[in-house]
Amino acid sequence: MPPPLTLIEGFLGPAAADAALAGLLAETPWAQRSLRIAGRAVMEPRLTAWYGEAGQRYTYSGLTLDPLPFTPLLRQLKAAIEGAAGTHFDSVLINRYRDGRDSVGWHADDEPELGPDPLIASLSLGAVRRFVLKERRGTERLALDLPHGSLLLMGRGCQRGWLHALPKTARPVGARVNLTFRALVTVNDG
Ligand SMILES: O=C(O)CCC(=O)C(=O)O
Ligand SMILES: [Mn+2]
Repeated sequence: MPPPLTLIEGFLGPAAADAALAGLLAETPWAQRSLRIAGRAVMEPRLTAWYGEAGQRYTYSGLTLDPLPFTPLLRQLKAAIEGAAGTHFDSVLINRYRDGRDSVGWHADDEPELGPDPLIASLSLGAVRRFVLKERRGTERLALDLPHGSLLLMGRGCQRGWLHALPKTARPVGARVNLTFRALVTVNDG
Protein backbone atom coordinates (compact mmCIF):
# COMPACT_ATOMS: atom_id res chain seq x y z
CA MET A 1 0.00 0.00 0.00
CA PRO A 2 1.39 3.42 -0.87
CA PRO A 3 1.73 5.99 1.92
CA PRO A 4 -1.30 8.27 2.46
CA LEU A 5 0.10 11.43 0.88
CA THR A 6 -1.54 14.36 -0.86
CA LEU A 7 0.74 16.81 -2.66
CA ILE A 8 -0.88 20.14 -3.55
CA GLU A 9 1.51 21.86 -5.93
CA GLY A 10 0.98 25.61 -6.10
CA PHE A 11 -0.90 25.65 -2.80
CA LEU A 12 0.65 29.11 -2.53
CA GLY A 13 0.97 30.92 -5.84
CA PRO A 14 4.41 32.29 -6.80
CA ALA A 15 3.88 35.76 -5.30
CA ALA A 16 2.44 34.46 -2.02
CA ALA A 17 5.18 31.81 -1.76
CA ASP A 18 7.91 34.41 -2.41
CA ALA A 19 6.43 36.71 0.24
CA ALA A 20 6.15 33.91 2.81
CA LEU A 21 9.75 32.82 2.16
CA ALA A 22 11.13 36.35 2.43
CA GLY A 23 9.08 37.01 5.58
CA LEU A 24 10.20 33.80 7.29
CA LEU A 25 13.87 34.27 6.38
CA ALA A 26 13.72 37.76 7.90
CA GLU A 27 11.63 37.18 11.04
CA THR A 28 12.66 33.71 12.26
CA PRO A 29 15.25 33.45 15.04
CA TRP A 30 17.09 30.53 13.43
CA ALA A 31 19.25 28.30 15.57
CA GLN A 32 21.40 25.27 14.88
CA ARG A 33 20.71 22.92 17.71
CA SER A 34 22.80 20.19 19.20
CA LEU A 35 21.18 16.77 19.61
CA ARG A 36 22.24 13.97 21.90
CA ILE A 37 22.50 10.76 19.90
CA ALA A 38 23.83 7.65 21.65
CA GLY A 39 25.31 9.91 24.34
CA ARG A 40 27.15 12.15 21.88
CA ALA A 41 26.36 15.77 21.04
CA VAL A 42 25.72 16.14 17.31
CA MET A 43 24.86 19.41 15.56
CA GLU A 44 21.67 19.20 13.48
CA PRO A 45 22.48 19.64 9.77
CA ARG A 46 19.93 22.47 9.37
CA LEU A 47 18.55 25.46 11.25
CA THR A 48 15.26 25.24 13.12
CA ALA A 49 12.67 27.19 15.05
CA TRP A 50 9.65 25.90 16.97
CA TYR A 51 6.40 27.82 17.40
CA GLY A 52 3.38 26.86 19.45
CA GLU A 53 0.90 27.87 22.06
CA ALA A 54 2.40 29.02 25.36
CA GLY A 55 3.20 26.22 27.76
CA GLN A 56 3.66 23.57 25.09
CA ARG A 57 6.98 21.83 24.98
CA TYR A 58 8.25 19.43 22.41
CA THR A 59 10.93 16.81 22.89
CA TYR A 60 12.83 14.84 20.30
CA SER A 61 16.27 13.23 20.28
CA GLY A 62 16.86 14.38 23.85
CA LEU A 63 16.15 18.01 23.02
CA THR A 64 13.27 19.94 24.56
CA LEU A 65 12.10 23.04 22.74
CA ASP A 66 10.11 25.84 24.33
CA PRO A 67 7.82 27.34 21.72
CA LEU A 68 8.07 30.83 20.31
CA PRO A 69 4.70 32.62 20.02
CA PHE A 70 3.03 32.50 16.59
CA THR A 71 3.66 35.55 14.42
CA PRO A 72 0.94 37.12 12.23
CA LEU A 73 2.55 35.52 9.15
CA LEU A 74 2.54 32.07 10.75
CA ARG A 75 -1.07 32.47 11.91
CA GLN A 76 -2.07 33.38 8.37
CA LEU A 77 -0.27 30.35 6.89
CA LYS A 78 -1.72 28.09 9.59
CA ALA A 79 -5.28 29.23 8.84
CA ALA A 80 -4.90 28.58 5.10
CA ILE A 81 -3.36 25.16 5.71
CA GLU A 82 -6.04 24.19 8.24
CA GLY A 83 -8.60 24.89 5.54
CA ALA A 84 -6.85 22.54 3.11
CA ALA A 85 -6.17 19.85 5.71
CA GLY A 86 -9.60 20.00 7.34
CA THR A 87 -8.10 19.94 10.82
CA HIS A 88 -6.55 22.28 13.38
CA PHE A 89 -2.89 22.68 14.22
CA ASP A 90 -1.35 24.35 17.26
CA SER A 91 2.35 24.18 16.56
CA VAL A 92 4.84 24.34 13.73
CA LEU A 93 8.43 23.23 13.36
CA ILE A 94 10.35 25.28 10.80
CA ASN A 95 13.48 23.92 9.14
CA ARG A 96 15.89 25.97 7.07
CA TYR A 97 18.15 24.02 4.71
CA ARG A 98 20.89 26.50 3.83
CA ASP A 99 22.15 24.48 0.83
CA GLY A 100 22.47 20.88 -0.38
CA ARG A 101 24.60 19.93 2.62
CA ASP A 102 21.70 20.49 4.99
CA SER A 103 19.31 17.56 5.42
CA VAL A 104 17.11 15.56 7.75
CA GLY A 105 17.79 11.86 8.31
CA TRP A 106 15.34 8.94 8.34
CA HIS A 107 12.67 9.40 10.98
CA ALA A 108 8.94 9.50 11.54
CA ASP A 109 7.07 12.27 13.27
CA ASP A 110 5.96 9.89 15.99
CA GLU A 111 6.87 11.59 19.24
CA PRO A 112 4.29 10.91 21.99
CA GLU A 113 3.29 14.60 21.98
CA LEU A 114 1.79 14.11 18.51
CA GLY A 115 -0.60 11.37 19.59
CA PRO A 116 -0.86 7.87 18.13
CA ASP A 117 -1.54 8.67 14.47
CA PRO A 118 -0.98 12.32 13.56
CA LEU A 119 -1.85 14.17 10.39
CA ILE A 120 1.01 16.49 9.46
CA ALA A 121 0.92 19.29 6.92
CA SER A 122 4.24 20.27 5.32
CA LEU A 123 4.67 23.55 3.43
CA SER A 124 7.78 23.91 1.25
CA LEU A 125 9.31 27.22 0.20
CA GLY A 126 12.43 27.99 -1.81
CA ALA A 127 14.69 25.48 -3.52
CA VAL A 128 13.12 22.24 -4.75
CA ARG A 129 14.40 19.30 -2.73
CA ARG A 130 13.70 15.58 -2.96
CA PHE A 131 11.66 14.04 -0.15
CA VAL A 132 11.95 10.27 0.28
CA LEU A 133 9.89 7.70 2.15
CA LYS A 134 10.45 4.05 2.95
CA GLU A 135 8.25 1.45 4.54
CA ARG A 136 9.10 0.55 8.12
CA ARG A 137 8.29 -3.12 7.48
CA GLY A 138 8.70 -3.79 3.81
CA THR A 139 10.79 -2.70 0.88
CA GLU A 140 8.64 -0.08 -0.80
CA ARG A 141 10.23 3.33 -1.37
CA LEU A 142 8.97 6.56 -2.81
CA ALA A 143 10.58 9.88 -3.78
CA LEU A 144 8.90 13.15 -4.61
CA ASP A 145 10.16 16.63 -5.35
CA LEU A 146 8.67 19.35 -3.16
CA PRO A 147 8.43 22.61 -5.11
CA HIS A 148 8.15 26.21 -3.90
CA GLY A 149 4.67 26.82 -2.51
CA SER A 150 3.66 23.16 -2.35
CA LEU A 151 1.74 21.59 0.52
CA LEU A 152 2.28 17.92 1.35
CA LEU A 153 -0.33 16.34 3.60
CA MET A 154 0.99 13.27 5.39
CA GLY A 155 -2.23 11.52 6.30
CA ARG A 156 -3.23 9.08 8.96
CA GLY A 157 -1.04 5.97 8.86
CA CYS A 158 1.93 7.68 7.24
CA GLN A 159 4.01 8.04 10.41
CA ARG A 160 3.05 4.57 11.65
CA GLY A 161 3.93 2.74 8.46
CA TRP A 162 6.68 4.85 6.92
CA LEU A 163 9.89 6.75 7.62
CA HIS A 164 10.81 9.90 5.72
CA ALA A 165 13.97 11.92 5.07
CA LEU A 166 15.32 14.86 3.10
CA PRO A 167 18.73 13.69 1.86
CA LYS A 168 21.74 15.86 1.14
CA THR A 169 22.35 16.62 -2.52
CA ALA A 170 25.53 17.41 -4.46
CA ARG A 171 23.49 19.51 -6.90
CA PRO A 172 23.92 23.24 -6.31
CA VAL A 173 20.69 24.26 -4.59
CA GLY A 174 19.70 27.44 -2.80
CA ALA A 175 17.98 27.82 0.53
CA ARG A 176 14.78 25.94 1.35
CA VAL A 177 12.39 26.52 4.24
CA ASN A 178 9.94 23.84 5.33
CA LEU A 179 7.13 24.21 7.85
CA THR A 180 5.48 21.16 9.40
CA PHE A 181 2.22 22.03 11.11
CA ARG A 182 1.31 19.65 13.91
CA ALA A 183 -1.30 19.23 16.65
CA LEU A 184 -0.01 18.30 20.10
CA VAL A 185 -1.83 16.19 22.63
CA THR A 186 -1.33 16.30 26.39
CA VAL A 187 1.18 13.67 27.38
CA ASN A 188 1.15 12.18 30.85
CA ASP A 189 4.86 12.02 31.61
CA GLY A 190 4.31 10.71 35.11
O1 LIG B 1 11.90 19.42 5.17
C1 LIG B 1 11.06 18.55 4.96
O2 LIG B 1 10.44 18.45 3.90
C2 LIG B 1 10.76 17.53 6.02
C3 LIG B 1 11.03 17.98 7.43
C4 LIG B 1 10.67 16.94 8.44
O3 LIG B 1 10.46 15.80 8.13
C5 LIG B 1 10.52 17.30 9.86
O4 LIG B 1 10.83 18.44 10.25
O5 LIG B 1 10.10 16.44 10.64
MN1 LIG C 1 9.43 14.67 9.74
